[in-house]
Amino acid sequence: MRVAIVGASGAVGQEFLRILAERDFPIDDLLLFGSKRSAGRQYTFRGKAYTVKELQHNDDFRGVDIAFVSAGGGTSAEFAETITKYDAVMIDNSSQWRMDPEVPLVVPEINPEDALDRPKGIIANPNCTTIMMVVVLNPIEKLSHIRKIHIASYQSASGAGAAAMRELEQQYKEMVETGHVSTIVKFPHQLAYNVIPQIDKMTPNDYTKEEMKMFNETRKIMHSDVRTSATCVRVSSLRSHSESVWFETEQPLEVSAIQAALRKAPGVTLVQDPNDQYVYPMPLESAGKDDVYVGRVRKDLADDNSCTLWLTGDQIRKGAALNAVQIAEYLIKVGNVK
Ligand code: 11C
Repeated sequence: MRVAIVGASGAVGQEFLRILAERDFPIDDLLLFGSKRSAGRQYTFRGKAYTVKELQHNDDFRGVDIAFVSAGGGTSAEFAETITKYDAVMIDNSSQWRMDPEVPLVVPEINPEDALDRPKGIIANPNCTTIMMVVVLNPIEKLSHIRKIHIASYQSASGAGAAAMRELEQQYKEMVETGHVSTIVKFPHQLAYNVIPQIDKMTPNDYTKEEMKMFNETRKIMHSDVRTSATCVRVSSLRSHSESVWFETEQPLEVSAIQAALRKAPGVTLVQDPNDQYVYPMPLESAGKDDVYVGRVRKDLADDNSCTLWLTGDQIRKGAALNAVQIAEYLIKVGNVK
């Protein structure tokens, strides 16, 4: 298997290297691509050094079977044709292609078969916040159709990339040492000691793009008419997003039935103990792990057909690189890679 990683120096690119190594992904040949700035950097994979090559419009993707792409929407748009020209499967982590009707949007626990129909040769990886929510809600959907979702997210700095994580650490250091921050680049405001109720640009309906991703992507992945109303918030955790989710089902559900479904669900760990009130999932503990952790499952006091829960998961792993690798593993398992 000839595998390419585009955006190899980024937070998600680096996680691809770790996950591919950990999961014993079948790789005979690995190609790393990046911007002009990161070209020449070297990374070790399974004991061998690989050099990042500048991504260009040439024949570098000839013979590539799978290309994991995480270099921003602009790069994905500009290079899709170059990457797929010789039949490489492009698994794209950006938002560029997600709502294109000819591009499947896939979470392997939910709709893996959608990945098989890809007229453009592209499979889109959903937004991290959406992935984690649907992995938890899909087993509940099987109990009773989910009609409405309200969700408030608590998204870590990692969602904005490796430079944003460094910026948050720098801001904390400066706040402790000087009482003010000198650098605000990756976030619209100071994040240290703050929360910011805006992720991505505002759209004409006063929801942000991130919030609209939750509405649109959830419907596409779950093949559902569900309506999702989100408030997405950046918080000052470093890695791992959290979400408070209220969902209304067609039939009222017992908490015990939801918990039983979550216990059996792939990619989900239920963290709730009736004998210990201090047991619930938190981002510090889910960072670096594969599963989405869910707890505090309870009835909604304001609506008999609704329940509410809390979840947290590593945004760089299940929210990005791991989900993409799982898509590739599925294609290999069903013999759908050239
Ligand atoms: C964040 N969810 O936390 C975003 C990052 O559409 O893939 C991922 C953006 C996307 O900032």
